[in-house]
Amino acid sequence: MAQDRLSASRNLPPSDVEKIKLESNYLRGTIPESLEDRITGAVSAADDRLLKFHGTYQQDDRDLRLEREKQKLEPAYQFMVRVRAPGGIVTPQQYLVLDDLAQRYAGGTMRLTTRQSIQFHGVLKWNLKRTIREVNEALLTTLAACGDVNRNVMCNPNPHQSEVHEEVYEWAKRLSEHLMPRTKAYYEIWLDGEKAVDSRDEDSVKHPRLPRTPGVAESLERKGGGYSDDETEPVYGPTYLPRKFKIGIAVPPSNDVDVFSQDLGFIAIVENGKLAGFNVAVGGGMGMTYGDPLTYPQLARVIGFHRPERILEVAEKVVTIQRDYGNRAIRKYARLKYTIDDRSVEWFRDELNRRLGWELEEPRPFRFEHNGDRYGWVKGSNGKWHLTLFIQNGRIRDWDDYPLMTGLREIAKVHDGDFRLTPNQNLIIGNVSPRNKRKIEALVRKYGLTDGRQHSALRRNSIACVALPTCGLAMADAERYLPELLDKLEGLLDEAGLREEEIVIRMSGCPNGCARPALAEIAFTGKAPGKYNLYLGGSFTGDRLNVLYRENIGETEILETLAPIFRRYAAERLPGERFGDFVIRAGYVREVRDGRELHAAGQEALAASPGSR
Ligand code: SRM
Ligand code: SF4
Repeated sequence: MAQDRLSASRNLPPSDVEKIKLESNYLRGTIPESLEDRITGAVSAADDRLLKFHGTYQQDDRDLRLEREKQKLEPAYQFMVRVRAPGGIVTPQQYLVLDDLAQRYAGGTMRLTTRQSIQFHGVLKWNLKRTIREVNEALLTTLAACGDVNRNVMCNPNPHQSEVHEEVYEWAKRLSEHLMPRTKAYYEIWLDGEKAVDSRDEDSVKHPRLPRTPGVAESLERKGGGYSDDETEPVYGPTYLPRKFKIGIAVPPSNDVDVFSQDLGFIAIVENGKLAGFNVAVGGGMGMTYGDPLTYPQLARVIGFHRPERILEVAEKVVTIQRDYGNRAIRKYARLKYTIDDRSVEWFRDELNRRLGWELEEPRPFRFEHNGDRYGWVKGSNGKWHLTLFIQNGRIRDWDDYPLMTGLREIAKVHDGDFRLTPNQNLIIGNVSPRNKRKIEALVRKYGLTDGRQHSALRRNSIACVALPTCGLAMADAERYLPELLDKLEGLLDEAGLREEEIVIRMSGCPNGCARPALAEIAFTGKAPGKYNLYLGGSFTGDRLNVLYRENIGETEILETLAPIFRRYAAERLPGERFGDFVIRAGYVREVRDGRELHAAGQEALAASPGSR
């Protein structure tokens, strides 16, 4: 019945956003005019939509909203700018440029995101062009960091863990380049028509080219960065995709990219020490809308296996199926997960095989062990060193007693390797030469930077989204509140003797799920200021969905609910049993691996949970 309503919605007229895209002349709209308009700090509603494709969102400081309204002032408009970095890698020189931009235009702070990117907040309209231009001058881009296109391609951030990791990272970069929009609008608007970056030429100096991909349109093999001479969008077409699209590549045993949360996930299959190919997983996603049972987080489903050199072709065809079949009428039903669930996974596999002109093979075995980061120093296969630092919620700034931003800047000045942003909002000082290791260690000590060892294992496995005050969709705090809640939860863990027990905990300020909460062992999504839904039962490896356990509760109830569960876990767990597995065995919630069962499972758990009686 519900599924019928979802299917029927496909036949409704296209949404307003489709019209805006179509009439935008490949994402130009009236952005230059909006930027020139000195009367307001905002842009027009249509340009607001289009700007996302260019990597920036109009926002306003929500802490100031009421006061400005009282003073009859327009909201404190400002822009979030998102920088793309496939696999999360930036050089120290690029890092210094980003740091400098943050000081000048973004309130002296930057944010590492859950998709291995960097965000600035608080950029004023008058500084937007300069900011984006300088990002490009540093050979980075913001193009397609947001919008109805393929976003930043995620991949394990440590290419030198093994030869395979390096190869996988190369594929992540090529996927990113391959699916970049081809419009010239970006270069016209922000760079006065110039093309600043050709990342592939830069990289080809360091890395040999990978073999050409059979079957991929010649037009897409043009120079990297998405620029072409004749303006068409060979993959996307003039209305781009119905919705955002996300790709991540995991290298087992690490599922740090949360491959089952991606629209399109690739799982590297390593046989005899070599990359044999990738398992393909489709239709993951974390977002939902409260009160609408037709929306739900979903796990990507593994549908087959292919050889490494087929990856661009597979990704392109998956994107085109979503382009042609995704719901263009109602945006909240438009993600690939709904396109697939509406028709079946079998339909999708057949359609993909048909478009490829060859068949995916049977999926190959793999095993994940965790979806979090491993902290501290490790030596890479290339003989260099990598230090994973714990960055709470990805926030980089200077606090009075913790000069994190200054410390990282000083490291960037002497570092001869690179910086690697992790999918869990942490940072790797990567490729440190043995010669430089002592110097970096001294700076880490001097500025009090941390590998997280002094924190509980719960905090080391935590993520929170940005939420208030910048996110226009936030219903409650996340980044600003989780650290405080963790202080209190750590007290409970200490009492239960669980301080070193690794448990994945995530908080999002609303049900959109930017912190990928649906995969955590313990998760919160904001309902209202100070109120959250509590979910339990995700797995430590990110392959199971958690279930609503308590609804709309504040801090006191959160602590009262979790304290006895922690105590029971400490007393009754089996050897090696993870918290998420325990809550299922103990009957707090049931196991769910298909998002379509989540609402029913949540209602059952709510009815049975002590606080709801
Ligand atoms: Fe997100 C929208 C922040 C990762 C699902 N996300 C937003 C916006 C742009 C709010 C808006 O639309 O006005 C947020 C900006 C807040 C701010 O002030 O910066 C925002 N999302 C973020 C970041 C910065 C969270 C973070 O703290 O790291 C992450 C940026 C990633 C990046 O670098 O590209 C971020 N967002 C995610 C993820 C996780 C992931 O991709 O691995 C998800 C869940 C996976 C998924 O897409 O299903 C996610 N964001 C959403 C959604 C729900 C989409 C849906 O299918 O319903 C929205 C709302 C929307 O698109 O309408 C959203
Ligand atoms: Fe904003 Fe919600 Fe995403 Fe958090 S989860 S950043 S509150 S959209």
